[in-house]
Amino acid sequence: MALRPVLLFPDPRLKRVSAPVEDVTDGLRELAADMIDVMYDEPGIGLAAPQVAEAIRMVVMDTEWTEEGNDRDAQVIINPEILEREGSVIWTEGCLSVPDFQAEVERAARVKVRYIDLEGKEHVEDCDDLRAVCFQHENDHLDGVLFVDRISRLKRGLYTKKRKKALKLEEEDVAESGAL
Ligand code: K1U
Ligand code: ZN
Repeated sequence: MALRPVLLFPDPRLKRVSAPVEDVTDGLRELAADMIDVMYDEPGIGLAAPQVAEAIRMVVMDTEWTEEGNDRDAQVIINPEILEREGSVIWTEGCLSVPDFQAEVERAARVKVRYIDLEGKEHVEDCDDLRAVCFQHENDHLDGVLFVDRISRLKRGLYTKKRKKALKLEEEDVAESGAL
């Protein structure tokens, strides 16, 4: 098991638009297995390949999982597309790449999605609730969009300031412990 580090805001690699997967190779299967390990270890209910520095259109999701002990049933989703959006919902979201922050985001309440799995089988699915929100959140990652790009400029600005301050303190701590 390889626990790849999760890129954190404001890492510019999170802003890249990811490329479609052309072939399901052994390397891709290995990356998918690593991503599942990272998702449960963090813990999270989704993870997109760009969050582990791989700019390809693959995500893993398990929206049924809870820390209290639901069975693990991770799904690998390749080249997802949102075919239809319907309604709207406000959801309080978090992100493994955006530490110490949650915010309300407006999303479509229901989405029709198409993707392929690791066997190359195509799926078309209607989703609602958390699964619809998670699909939109993960699909955004593949387009270099974070949930903080979907909140007010004021809230994003406040968070960015707080995050940069935290990073500066971390750097100072590292420099101090090296000087000891
Ligand atoms: O993409 C990510 O960063 C993962 C993210 C997915 C997500 C959460 C909420 C709304 C939309 C998308 C997370 O998993 S954040 C952590 C989280 O929600 C969670 C963690 C443990 C148990 C249950 C939920
Ligand atoms: Zn995220």
